Amino acid sequence: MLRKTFTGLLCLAVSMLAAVAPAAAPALADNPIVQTVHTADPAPLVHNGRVYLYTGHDEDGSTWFTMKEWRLYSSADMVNWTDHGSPMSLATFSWASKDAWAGQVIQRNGKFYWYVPVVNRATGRMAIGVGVANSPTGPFSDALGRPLVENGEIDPSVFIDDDGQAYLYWGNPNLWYVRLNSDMISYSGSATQIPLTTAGFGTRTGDAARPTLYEEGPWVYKRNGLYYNVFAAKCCSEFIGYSTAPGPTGPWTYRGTVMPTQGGSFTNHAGIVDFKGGSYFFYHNGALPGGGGFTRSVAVEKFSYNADGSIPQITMTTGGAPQNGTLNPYTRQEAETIAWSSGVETERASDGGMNVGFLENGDYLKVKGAAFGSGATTFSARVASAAAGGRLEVRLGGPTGTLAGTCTVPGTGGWQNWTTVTCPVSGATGNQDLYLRFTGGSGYLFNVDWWQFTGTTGMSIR
Ligand code: FUB
Repeated sequence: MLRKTFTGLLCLAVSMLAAVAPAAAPALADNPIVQTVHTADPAPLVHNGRVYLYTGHDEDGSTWFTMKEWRLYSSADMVNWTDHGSPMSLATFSWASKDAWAGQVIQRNGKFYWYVPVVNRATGRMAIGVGVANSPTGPFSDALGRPLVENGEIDPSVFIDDDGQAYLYWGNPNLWYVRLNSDMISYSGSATQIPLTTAGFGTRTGDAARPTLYEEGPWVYKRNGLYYNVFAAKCCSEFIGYSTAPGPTGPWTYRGTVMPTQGGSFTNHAGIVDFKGGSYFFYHNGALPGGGGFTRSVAVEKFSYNADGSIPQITMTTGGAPQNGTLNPYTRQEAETIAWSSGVETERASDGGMNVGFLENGDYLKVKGAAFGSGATTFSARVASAAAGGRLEVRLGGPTGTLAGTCTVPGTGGWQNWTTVTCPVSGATGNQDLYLRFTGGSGYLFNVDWWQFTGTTGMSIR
């Protein structure tokens, strides 16, 4: 469990930011995106005004890529991320034995297809499986009951061209593609190797077996008629490089570095999307306390393509991407919608959603850029406690910032026995960072499922 370890990172982030922006009020870090567990191999998907971020899950204390499930987070503004739990795991694939590694999701025919590498128990080799769901949040089931393709290589990336032809790319140490049929779970022709030439993928020195920079983790997409393959380069430590081509199968030309080797993880893994007018680069590093090469965390930066379509060099930051929009505190918000948290964990709630839990005295979560407008009058939260409960402090600007109100949470007789508490609030006007801080005695205090403010009109603003 990732508990009680973020104060140092937060202080470091605050002091680093204060050093570069002394005149501004201290901003708190928003990278890495997830603080509750270790996440890796980000694969973003934009759907209906939200970005869905599919990730791997590094087990705490791992000394290898010990990965049993995938995780999902979504956001409407790139800073407040809703935890959707684990919509797919090794158990989804009865034929898989281990290694829930890097995949990608794509939408077609009203369904969502999740391509992932796992070890095929029968052969002991890495194979690519396909999960399918009717919603981006799952649940995903095994589309085939067997691997889609198997050649011992990893890291599928999926792409549908403008003419409707879909391609699946994958590979380490080689780079492969296959033409997917429109059902997305079968293919035509056979797996084809993309020639790894130094012109196409750069020159690696000192490794005769791997003369080019291409290592793994391709992320293939098309923009303004140009095909991009952004990939993990060189090993180890990896950096992120990219190549472009006039067509989906090449010929590829190496274009340089997207993100240099940084961040305390010897792997990196890229995912790129355009969202609400901006371009976003997702990656992973070892930035959380206890983080490293096998305990990674996903993060995001905003960037702009150069006029010629080239990708600028991008550096890891603790600040992350700027908020794209605001959050409406007058509609019901899931408690697991979080910009930053300390000591907080999430779990599956009895209603099938998620709640935050395992909250102890002083733990808090941050919701960035809540648009309070002319002012909030009350705060309500859905809470449960098998213990004695505690207090839910509504604070503004920081975890010990202005106290706008305090709700008393009673014991409810169970961690999933829910009741709604309401308390008056004052001072919550305009756009502010909201902090929910949990206080009380020792041990676990209470769980929170959702929260909502009412405004000065006494009604929710929609
Ligand atoms: O997460 C396991 C493996 O590490 C991925 O499949 C690679 O891309 C690297 O990130």
